[in-house]
Amino acid sequence: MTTLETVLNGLMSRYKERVPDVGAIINAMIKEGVISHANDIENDHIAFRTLGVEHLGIQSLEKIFLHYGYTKMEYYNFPEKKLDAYWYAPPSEQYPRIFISELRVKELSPEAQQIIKSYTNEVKQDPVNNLDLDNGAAVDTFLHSALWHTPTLQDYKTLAAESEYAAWVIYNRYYLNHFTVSVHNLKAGYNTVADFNIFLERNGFHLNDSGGKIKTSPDKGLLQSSTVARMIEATFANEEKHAIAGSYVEFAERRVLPQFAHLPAAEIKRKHRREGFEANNADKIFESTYSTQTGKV
Ligand code: OOG
Ligand code: NI
Repeated sequence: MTTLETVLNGLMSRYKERVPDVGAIINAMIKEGVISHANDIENDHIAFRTLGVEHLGIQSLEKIFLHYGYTKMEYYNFPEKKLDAYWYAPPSEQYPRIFISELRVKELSPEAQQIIKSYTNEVKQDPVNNLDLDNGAAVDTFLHSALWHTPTLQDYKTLAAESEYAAWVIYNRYYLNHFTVSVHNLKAGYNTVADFNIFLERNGFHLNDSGGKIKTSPDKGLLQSSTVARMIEATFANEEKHAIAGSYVEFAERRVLPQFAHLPAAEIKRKHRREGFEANNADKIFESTYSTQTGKV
């Protein structure tokens, strides 16, 4: 196994434990003969959330994946949610793309900034600089260990009132935010986001409907949908328990680019399809963990 495989497997195994919908969707796909094994799923991309403070944020986390051969691609801006994001192209097609976003902490109220800093100030230097990136087990442990003390429920709630993204990261840290089932190579009846959504809802899964259940890029090449994150019981400081949004699952359809429309279906490769992401789609997908969506389920 390559180091990158070790790291990705570690992320996926925690994610499957935390997000029961992952196993349930895989089982429903197997039951309906869409795939015969979980490994048959093509993972379009995975996503992380970070806080834009000294020593952390995108500039820190990305070092791990750049080391494994990922290439930094386009920038996306989310003015209302106060987020920056980039996507990263994998070193080869068997690996998922990566989407990393970061909260522009400086744009929050002084109170919210002070709360965030009261945690992140414990990080005195970029933690990735001290990591042996060729040691997959060490990177896996890093991605799943706390960089700051367990937040109080009060701080979580105060942050959530201003930025649900901030509250999510203070508790969930670098846990995988989602993985993404690539649908366009599945069998007919499941190979569009529209059809896949029907399959999901028939099986009782709840979809994020912010901006509509199907998010479509203006060029119509990238269509996405996502489940609403289930609530997980979180243990805050002083053993206080409270249900908060965990992670979710996304679905993506990348259409063949117009210049390759003439190619026979059997010749279509990843490079013939719409690449990258779309800010307007992403803006709505972020809300899969927001109370406006989780409160509906
Ligand atoms: C990421 C939301 C955006 C996409 O594919 O555009 C996204 C997040 O919720 O952290 O995943
Ligand atoms: Ni995504």
